[in-house]
Amino acid sequence: MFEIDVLTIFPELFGPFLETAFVGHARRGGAAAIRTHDLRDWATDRHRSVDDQPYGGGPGMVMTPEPLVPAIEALAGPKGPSRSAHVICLTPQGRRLDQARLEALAGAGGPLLLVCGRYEGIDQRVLDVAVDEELSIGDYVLSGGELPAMVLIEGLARLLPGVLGNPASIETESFRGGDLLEGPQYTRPPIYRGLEVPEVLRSGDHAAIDEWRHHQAIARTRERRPDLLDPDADS
Ligand code: 9D3
Repeated sequence: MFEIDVLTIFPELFGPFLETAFVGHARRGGAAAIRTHDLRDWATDRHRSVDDQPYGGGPGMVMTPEPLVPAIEALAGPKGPSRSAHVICLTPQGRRLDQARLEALAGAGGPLLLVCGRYEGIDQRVLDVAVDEELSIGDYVLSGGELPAMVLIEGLARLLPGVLGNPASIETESFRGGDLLEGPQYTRPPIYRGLEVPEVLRSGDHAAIDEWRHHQAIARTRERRPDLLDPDADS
């Protein structure tokens, strides 16, 4: 059973997501246990504060260590070898999540504690004393770590054994450096608004279909994602 705890000030954002598709199936089938926790439950003042003004000035607020570190330690134990979960904080400063990292995390078998940042950021001492790893999901600005945590959970859930009921579909589709984009795909009808499905796909000639698909995949990857073909290239 892969266990994931999520620490957030918006646990309600996770509700329908956790019931849906791979993630819901993983939970109902017993492959994963995913629990959310409201960071405000660890706040001690009457306003249940989780943030404060930044030292040095500047806009916005910063998440204070005061409820955050005790919450992390309550859910994962103190940082160190005896810790009960690997603690990942979703932050814009983290290493960018990719399929290789998902596969490594899924393979390690959990448990994980995902910490969702909000506001302008998190007090550095939280990251220093209580967090094992920082991850980002890409170079664009969101408002917090909740959607990135859901991205991580969904990416993990579909790698867990017994989730698909179809292990064959897990292994080869991995999207990593060296892989190709998928070429165009079609279903019925054979002609839609005058646009025809390529003849080769309806030919029944499987060798020709494989060759056509491979050529399309290479052409599309060269056009849209040359960085996948030449990892040294700068996109
Ligand atoms: C415009 C705000 N920025 C000021 C220079 C900094 C900033 C602070 C907090 C930017 C984003 C956020 C909130 N984002 C996340 O917590 C986050 C995130 C993201 O924004 N993009 C990609 N991955 C992630 S993981 C967590």
